Amino acid sequence: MQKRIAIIGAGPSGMAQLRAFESAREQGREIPEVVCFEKQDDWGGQWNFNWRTGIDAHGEPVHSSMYRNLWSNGPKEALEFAEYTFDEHFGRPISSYPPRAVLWDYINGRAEKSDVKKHVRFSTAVRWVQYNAETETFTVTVEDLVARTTESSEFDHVIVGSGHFSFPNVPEFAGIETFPGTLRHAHDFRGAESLADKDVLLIGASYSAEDIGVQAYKMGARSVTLSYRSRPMGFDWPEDMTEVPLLERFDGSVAHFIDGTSKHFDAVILCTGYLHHYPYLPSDLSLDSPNNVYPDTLYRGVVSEANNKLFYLGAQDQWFTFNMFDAQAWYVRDVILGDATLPDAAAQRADIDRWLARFHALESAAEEVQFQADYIRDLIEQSDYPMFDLDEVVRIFLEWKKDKQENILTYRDAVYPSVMTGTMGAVHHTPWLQELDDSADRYLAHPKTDVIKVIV
Ligand code: FAD
Ligand code: NA7
Repeated sequence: MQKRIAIIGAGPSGMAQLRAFESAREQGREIPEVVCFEKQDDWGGQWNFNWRTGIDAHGEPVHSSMYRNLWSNGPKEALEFAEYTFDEHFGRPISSYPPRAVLWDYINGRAEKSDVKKHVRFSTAVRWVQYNAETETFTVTVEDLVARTTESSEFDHVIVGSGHFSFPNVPEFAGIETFPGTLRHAHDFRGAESLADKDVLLIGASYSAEDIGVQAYKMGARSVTLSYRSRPMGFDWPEDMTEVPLLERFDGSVAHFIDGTSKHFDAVILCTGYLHHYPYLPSDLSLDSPNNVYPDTLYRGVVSEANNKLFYLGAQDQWFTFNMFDAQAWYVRDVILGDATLPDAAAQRADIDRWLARFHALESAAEEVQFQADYIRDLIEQSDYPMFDLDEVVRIFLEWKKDKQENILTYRDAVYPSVMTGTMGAVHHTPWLQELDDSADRYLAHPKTDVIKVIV
């Protein structure tokens, strides 16, 4: 009987899995029946912008944590698909840090080209997954959010692609309940315009704090203060952006920090990260991990040690993104098709332990990038996903880090060559700091056309 595969989520990971199966089908392979359940009404996951916060139109938690002003926070050359390039999609060079809508267009383009939308059941939330030892199948219970009907069916494999940057980690600080200004987690941040002329406090010292901080600066915040727990980000911040140690307590609108300093704030944004949370999985199958580049209990970073018929995509903290999801999806496909064989439980554990030992010995971000590149190389060697020059991507990442150290406000104006095609990124028509229109139309417009429009 034909196998049945359930994919949970049609974000970049789930879309990579759909593409991986389609690629095998194009080569004449018989592929299982694949059903992808996506609770939103379109695909793209985090890249599918939602103006709503909290609860969506169906009463579901809003998934995406992205904001209007979001531009890629790493060079696009580091995430390019090896078998669908930016050149192929856009037909001309574009800059290295496109805005959200442009990257959505790129991932959408590949998925549309391979005609995999027919496998996705949109507006359908997975409610529960139960493994049946006797039949060695999973019962997957889903709810059609439009029809408001639930149904259950059997699958041979389940692939989790529901992401792990959606359930906010929200710490508590003394006095926070009486802070009179605006207070939210980064998950609910949608745009920095309202921060103009405000004193803004960001708690956290990673991507969200860094990027929401510079967005606030760009939109004219009076001051931006970044409060770190472990270590400061240490960028050469512009005037009116400062890093301070951890917040101790609020006294009304005044925040007191552990170094004894204090300051009044109008707005606070908790950039304190996200939880791995899989509410549709029983605890024995649910990944329980902090946000790191090698979550324990996943063989080759994807196969659940607890049940080898269950897979996770994109569960790692991410330097690499889209092409890492591809490498994972191609390998998972091959395990399911029987082209890749899994070693026994002891050998899986020994392999995980080897990678974990290396992971725990990492001492710098640069080493972490190299670690993730080596992890991806190991995966690609197991499948027919086109190998690409991972060391060159590492070099681009290190350049990117250097650019950020030199100027956190201008690093997005730099361009890099494509590892896949050699095409050099085009310098964008407007420096990022001056560009206030984040739309794909504006980004892809030629500046001369704009000038003509103004004259007419
Ligand atoms: P997601 O994109 O999170 O997609 C998961 C999908 O699963 C969603 O569509 C969701 O609706 C669906 N889903 C969840 N639960 C269920 C359920 N129960 N039933 C059915 N469907 C469900 N990466 C970059 O490369 N560059 C960037 O600049 C960048 N910026 C980022 C900025 C922010 C604020 C965040 C949060 C992430 C950013 N990322 C960036 C990383 C981003 O997580 C990845 O690019 C990518 O979106 C991960 O893909 P995914 O498919 O694994 O998860
Ligand atoms: P990250 O990268 O997981 O970082 C979370 C940050 O929050 C990190 O600096 C943590 O400090 C900090 N944190 C967590 N808990 C606390 C408490 N209790 N107090 C103070 N600070 C805390 O999440 P991001 O949202 O920045 O990035 C997630 C993704 O979104 C990323 O992939 C980007 O592409 C966009 P720590 O260093 O652990 O002390």
